[in-house]
Amino acid sequence: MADNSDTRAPNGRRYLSQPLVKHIYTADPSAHVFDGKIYVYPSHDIDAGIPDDDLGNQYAMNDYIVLSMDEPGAPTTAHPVGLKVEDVPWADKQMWAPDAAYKNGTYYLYFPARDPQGIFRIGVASSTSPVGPFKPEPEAIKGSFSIDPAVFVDDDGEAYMYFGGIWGGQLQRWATGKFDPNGSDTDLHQDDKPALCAKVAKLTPDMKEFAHEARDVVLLDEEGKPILAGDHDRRFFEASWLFKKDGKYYFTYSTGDTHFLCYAIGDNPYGPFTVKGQFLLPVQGWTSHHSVVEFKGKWWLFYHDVQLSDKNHLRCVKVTELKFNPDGTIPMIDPFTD
Ligand code: FUB
Repeated sequence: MADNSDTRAPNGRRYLSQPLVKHIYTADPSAHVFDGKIYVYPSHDIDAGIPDDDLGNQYAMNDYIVLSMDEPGAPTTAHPVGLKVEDVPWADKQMWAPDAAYKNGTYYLYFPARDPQGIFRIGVASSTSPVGPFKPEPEAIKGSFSIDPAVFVDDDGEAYMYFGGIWGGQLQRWATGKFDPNGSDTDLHQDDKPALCAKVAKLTPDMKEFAHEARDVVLLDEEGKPILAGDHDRRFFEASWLFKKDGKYYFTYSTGDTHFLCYAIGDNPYGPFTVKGQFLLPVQGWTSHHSVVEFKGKWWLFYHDVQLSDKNHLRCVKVTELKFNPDGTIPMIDPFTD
């Protein structure tokens, strides 16, 4: 694998951060602090030789490998494979962005994959170790669909899964509540209508099922009106991540084809959330996907780019500090420096 650490990016600028690991390709980092250490649950990118398309067929990942580190900037360990697609009875291919959660001595890995019918579902696997191996449930979570699960556990112990993604993530094909096999490959092409929403469902106490049918994560503009589908610089595309700071709930996400990370603030886990703006400028590569975690009083943004490959489907995970203004807004992060 090429090591481009000392090189400039194709835009002539230097990278803000360097890859956490360079011997494997990693993406979509979901970071958590478990037992005083940072664990990152990324996608494990591979080159399957599939050309780029709007459905994301080039993202043909088969397994998950957990990363860990004592603190941001410390050496990163890549652990043995934690879960393989061939060990998941309901899953066929495309193990995309995962997340993890902990409850009562058990670690839960949540992951999307396509079933044999080509429909994305979300599954769960469990382990007594944060790095696996994880034992999958035989069926996908009932009522789950689309991609990019992100699980937030609130201070009262209630857990919520945020999920969904348009284009290859198939969210637009569920617009009527049922999967439309002939639906659009991209979005609904209704720019003057409210944008498609990410979904949220509370998890059951055993962390393995939805406690209710998934609900819309409503994103509002500064006037309280729904963000429109044509507002490509701010509308939800994929990569949900929720965190809580100073009693406020921050719903963060990627705008996909415009390549920004955005954030919106709400008063409870279900929203609605008022969009405040973007906080990460486009990285090198088509996708942008991230997580935010607090560690020892500082906040960290885990994100990815394609520094090691310059190929959209061969990404590398990075970390940088996330700062906040006194009013809770987030200053823009530029993934490059001069
Ligand atoms: O890694 C495959 C897909 O790319 C993820 O599910 C999306 O969020 C995008 O990062």
